[in-house]
Amino acid sequence: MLGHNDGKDLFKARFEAHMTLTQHEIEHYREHGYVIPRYRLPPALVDDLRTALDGLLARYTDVAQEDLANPHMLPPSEGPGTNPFMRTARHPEVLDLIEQLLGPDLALWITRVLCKPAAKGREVPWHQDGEYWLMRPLATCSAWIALDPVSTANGCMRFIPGSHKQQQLYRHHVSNRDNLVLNLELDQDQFDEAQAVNVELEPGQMSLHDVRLIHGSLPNTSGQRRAALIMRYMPTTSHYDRSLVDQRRDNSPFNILHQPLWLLRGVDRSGQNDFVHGHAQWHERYAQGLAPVMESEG
Ligand SMILES: O=C(O)CCC(=O)C(=O)O
Ligand code: NI
Repeated sequence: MLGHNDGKDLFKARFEAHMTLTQHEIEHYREHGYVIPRYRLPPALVDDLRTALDGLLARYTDVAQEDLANPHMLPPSEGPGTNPFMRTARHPEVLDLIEQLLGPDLALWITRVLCKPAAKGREVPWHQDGEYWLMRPLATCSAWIALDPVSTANGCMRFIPGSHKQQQLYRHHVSNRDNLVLNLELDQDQFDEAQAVNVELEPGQMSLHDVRLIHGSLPNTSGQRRAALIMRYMPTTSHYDRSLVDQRRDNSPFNILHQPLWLLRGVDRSGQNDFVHGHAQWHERYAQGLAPVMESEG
């Protein structure tokens, strides 16, 4: 029989098992634009992700390892045996963390693997994700999960704490520098690089960052690979407005236009999101054996 206290006890148990964000972690996210939760993915899932990543890298040798798009759309993306990227993206513990930051109505709109190979991993220039993206109002929490030990030496993420706070997008330019993962780069006078925090993580650890946080990462010149799974969630109070794709200043409409949205919690508050568009395109891409390439995305 259920006692009236069971809900509370369950919450307490989950809290003690480090499955929720603490009040301090939530405040850190609001204040600094990011947080590194004490929560970690279950080790068995991390193992599955690493094995699946090895499979991807072996299969798509013609795609730069930094640019593997939407691995959660690999078959099967639903039902028994669902691929580990999708299993992670819809993992109830992960969604609980995101819900604490974005509220109860959540859509997953993109995932990517950003794997910087040893010695030649490319740089991610300083940017704000919001400069690239189509949802309005701008809102997304990105979960960046380390699949390898991630350190300053192998090109960890670098954050400018609090840079999201003015709710502004700062001036970017189209960069033609070689070996960049993205091509919209913040103008140097828009922020102070000396404020950067290096985010070092162990496999299964994650950072969560806001859509307006200034961030980037250096090239990987070390002998150690740096792989991450990135999953991006928006509250469904925002509308993923595909008609805005023509206003983008970089040269990469496909991914961003045909993103397959998944409603993972609650309802579509905006009433305008299309959860059908893009799904067939991505399934077809995989069925035809086409490489899932991520074009410049954020
Ligand atoms: O993985 C990186 O180094 C950069 C990723 C990034 O820009 C992002 O997740 O928004
Ligand atoms: Ni980014």
